[in-house]
This record gives sequence, C-alpha cells and structure tokens, in this order.
Amino acid sequence: MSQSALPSDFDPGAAADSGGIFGLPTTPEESRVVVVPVPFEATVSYGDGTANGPAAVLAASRQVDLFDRRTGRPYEGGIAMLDLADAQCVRDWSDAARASAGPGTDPALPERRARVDELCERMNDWTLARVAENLDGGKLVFTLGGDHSVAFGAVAAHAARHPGMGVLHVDAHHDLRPAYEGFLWSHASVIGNVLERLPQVACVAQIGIRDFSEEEALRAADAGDRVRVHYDADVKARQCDGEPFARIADEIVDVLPSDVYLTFDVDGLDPTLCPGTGTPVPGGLAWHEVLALLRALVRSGRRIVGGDLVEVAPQDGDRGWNANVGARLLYAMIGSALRSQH
Ligand SMILES: [Mn+2]
Repeated sequence: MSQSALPSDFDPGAAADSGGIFGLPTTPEESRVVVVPVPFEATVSYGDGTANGPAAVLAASRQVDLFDRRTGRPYEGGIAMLDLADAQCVRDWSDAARASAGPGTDPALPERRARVDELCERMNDWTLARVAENLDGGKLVFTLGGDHSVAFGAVAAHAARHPGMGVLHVDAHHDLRPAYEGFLWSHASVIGNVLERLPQVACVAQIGIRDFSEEEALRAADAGDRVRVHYDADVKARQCDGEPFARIADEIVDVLPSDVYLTFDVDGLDPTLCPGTGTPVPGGLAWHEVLALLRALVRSGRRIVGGDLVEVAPQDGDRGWNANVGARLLYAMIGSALRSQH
C-alpha cells in the first residue's frame, strides 16, 4: 500500500470542497500523480470546444467517487492538476492558431501554415517541458487535452525515458494523415508524427478505428509490426460471433512491450458517451469494454508509464455529460496505471 499524501482528516466519501482535481487537496509537489492541462485546439476539422476540456473535466471530476472497487484507492498518493492559469499561454497560442487556421481563412496560404506550425511547435515544447519536469520529479503524469495534437510532446517526454515503450492508442481515427490540410502538427497526424519522429516508440496498437482514408489504412499496413490495427468493425464482428471481449483485449495487449503509454482520444468511445467531441463516429468502445481493456493491460503485467486523454469537449446544455465521462475515464486510466506499477 502506498503511503498516503493526504491529511489525516481527509474523508474520501465526503463531498469535495477543495479546488483540486477529483476534489483532492494535495499540491502537484505532494502528489504521486500529476495531470498536465493543455487547452489547445489549433486545427479543428469539425466541431470545436476541446480547448475547454481541461476546465470542464476539472469541474466534473469533483463528482467522481474516489473509492473504486477495481483499483482500490488511486487517490491515496495524491492526484493534482497543474494550475490552469499557468496554461493560459497555451490557450492564447490556440486562439492565435485558430485565427490563422479557422473558417474563412485559406489554409493553402503558406504564411498561414507556417504561423500555425510555429504555434503548434510552441505548444509541443511547452507540453514536453511540463511533462518532462514532472517525470523527472518521480511523478506519474497524465496529459489532458485539448485536441489530439497535444499528445506529441507528452509521448516524446515518456519515450525519452522509456525507450522501447509501446503506445496503446484508442481512437475512431488512425491519426496517420500526412500534414492534414497542410498543417504539420494537426490532431489528425499525431500518430504519424510519433512514428516518424520518435524512434524510441517501438510500436503502436490501435483500437476503435472506424473512420479513415485509404491512404491512412495503407500507411498503417506499410508500417508492418510497428503499427497493429484492431479495426472496430473486425472487433465487433468477432464479438457478434460470440468471442468474449476479454480474449480480444488480451490479444491487443499481447503485442505490446512491457512499458506502455496510453493515448486516449475520447472519440474512440461510443459517441453516446462523448457527443461533444470534434469528430464523433458511430460504433466504438462501450464503457465496460474500456475498463476490460485497462484490466487486460494490468493483468498482463505490463506497466502503464503514463498517458493522455484528449478531445473531450463540453457542449452547451449537456449538463456536464461530456466532462463527466472524461473525468471518470481519466480516473480509470490513473487507477489502472497505479495498479500496474511494480
Ligand atoms: Mn485522435
């Protein structure tokens, strides 16, 4: 049992009144787990709002019950999110990039593309630095987007410290588009950038994939063993034929090396769980399938070295649903990662 970072009078069953994520009172310095918020959405393809994800998940997280039958007391060592006010620079870069990349602008203009690429690089550097300093401080780090482009710096920081690690990638999309709409660092290219620029990443296993271009499917196939795709339609067909999801999950996990980074695009879920996300697609993982996948990862003895949750977007009138699912998903990922440490 890990030593508690919490004050002795802390009551995990009481309604949270501290300002911290999941209602926890600990500072990042005191906490075992640090969440890095990256409110960035430069290159939106459809719906917007993921830059509001971190604030919305923070608010919703206070409703999550801390005790978890499956993972025990993930809160015990402390979980803290870095101050959102310190991420305001990222929000400003995001707004500036959207002004250059957004509707009514011509993305073909090279100076606009260069401007957006430069703002994305600043965000990459910022994210990498925040994640790296917390990893070096011995923290387990989870990054909270923002769109999927925020994962690059986080994966890079982890890969530098865990060479040979694998990435488990849950998403409706391959994210293998070369320079989507001309933008080098687009959310739709993030896994392509990981494969191309981070040789320390041994392989990527993708699940939930159901909306992609022919070029992306070819790119995935051409990557050989470095990219293992578990197409949503194939997984669902096997389940319809009577195969248990647990067996499929074991198969997905089996190809990964011993250290695993988890990148979770919320649109990998059934979109009834994330209607606000930028590019919802029918199909996808059910809630309990996600938990089964996390269980399979832990059961296999692999170590979850860190992760990110991206593309959570609150909507007007959703009564907090998008952020509520996001907060619970983040808590499940953190709990599984803590369980997997040995
Ligand atoms: Mn994605």
